[in-house]
Amino acid sequence: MARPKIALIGAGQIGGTLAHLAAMKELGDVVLFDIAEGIPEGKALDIAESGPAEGFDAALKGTSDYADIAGADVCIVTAGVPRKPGMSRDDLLGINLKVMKAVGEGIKANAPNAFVICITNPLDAMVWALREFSGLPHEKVCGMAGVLDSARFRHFLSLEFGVSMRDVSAFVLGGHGDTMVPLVRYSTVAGIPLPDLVDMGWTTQEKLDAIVQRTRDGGAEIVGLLKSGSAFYAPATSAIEMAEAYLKDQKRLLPCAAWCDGVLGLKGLYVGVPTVIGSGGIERIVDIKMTKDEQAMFDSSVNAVKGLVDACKGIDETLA
Ligand code: A3D
Repeated sequence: MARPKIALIGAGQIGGTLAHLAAMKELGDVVLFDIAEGIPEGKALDIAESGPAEGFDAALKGTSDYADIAGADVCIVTAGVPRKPGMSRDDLLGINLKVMKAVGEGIKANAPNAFVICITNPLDAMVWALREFSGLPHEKVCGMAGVLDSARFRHFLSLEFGVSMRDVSAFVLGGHGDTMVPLVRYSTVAGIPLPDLVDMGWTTQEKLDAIVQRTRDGGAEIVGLLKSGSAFYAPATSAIEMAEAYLKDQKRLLPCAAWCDGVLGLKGLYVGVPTVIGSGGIERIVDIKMTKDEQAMFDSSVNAVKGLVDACKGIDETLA
């Protein structure tokens, strides 16, 4: 049986890391696509040359020709520009919308059966635009943000509690960015909810609130340190977790930006929600009940995403 084909659209910081991870995990053969001359070919060759020492079986190809992504099983999209210090994710909207148009058309023409994971920011609006431009079924197009946001939350919690990150699970909802909604009552250490851990004296409410805020600002913290570009190791790992769930039909319950129509009170919007990912793509959205406060935070996050989608419609009239 032929190995799965993984197309990475964008061969920058995240794209290169994705290629390396996909090869090392032997998820399939990798095609790195980018418009920057020589970059996709150079990175593909460099990673392929790590194969003998690492001992993986995966073919890598760099290209600037969409025909090379033909028949891809998975496409992970990072094409576009990242943030610089002082920029918000939303500042990227105009530039990256044009990129989504080119990428969406390229996927539509060459890989219409792929499971598509968008990473380009501002995430929730870009995954919506990419779906519109590609015309693929909604359940086959999603965005990576929640896995990363919850990984950051889990990391900070594990530092606070002095326990393994593996035993910390976290639940985040809403758009990627400042309005993200970490749900503390559904976040646990080995099944013990965070509010109970506060009662048990493992931490204080103030410290927990500070961790929630650090999670919301997690992307900006890295941008501030790197000074050029944004996070790429953890974003790449997070998208690989989603791709693996699809390729291996794992039915993983992962938070991601998914098309919500008739769930969580939403009528047709991409936003971060708990989903089940398997061979059907986004197979299910977990329609959780929220408290009044959580609902209010979720609503404000949803409104922020709606504002960005409307802005996209204002820029590109084919989207209106
Ligand atoms: P970077 O290293 O700049 O790579 C982007 C690549 O896209 C570059 O190599 C460009 O040449 C390429 N590119 C630009 N236009 C096109 C095009 N039309 N077709 C194909 N390739 C093109 O950025 P990065 O890899 O660090 O980040 C990529 C994106 O991910 C940015 O928009 C970031 O803001 C975003 N990002 C999202 C998250 C989330 O959690 C959602 C986290 C981190 C970064």
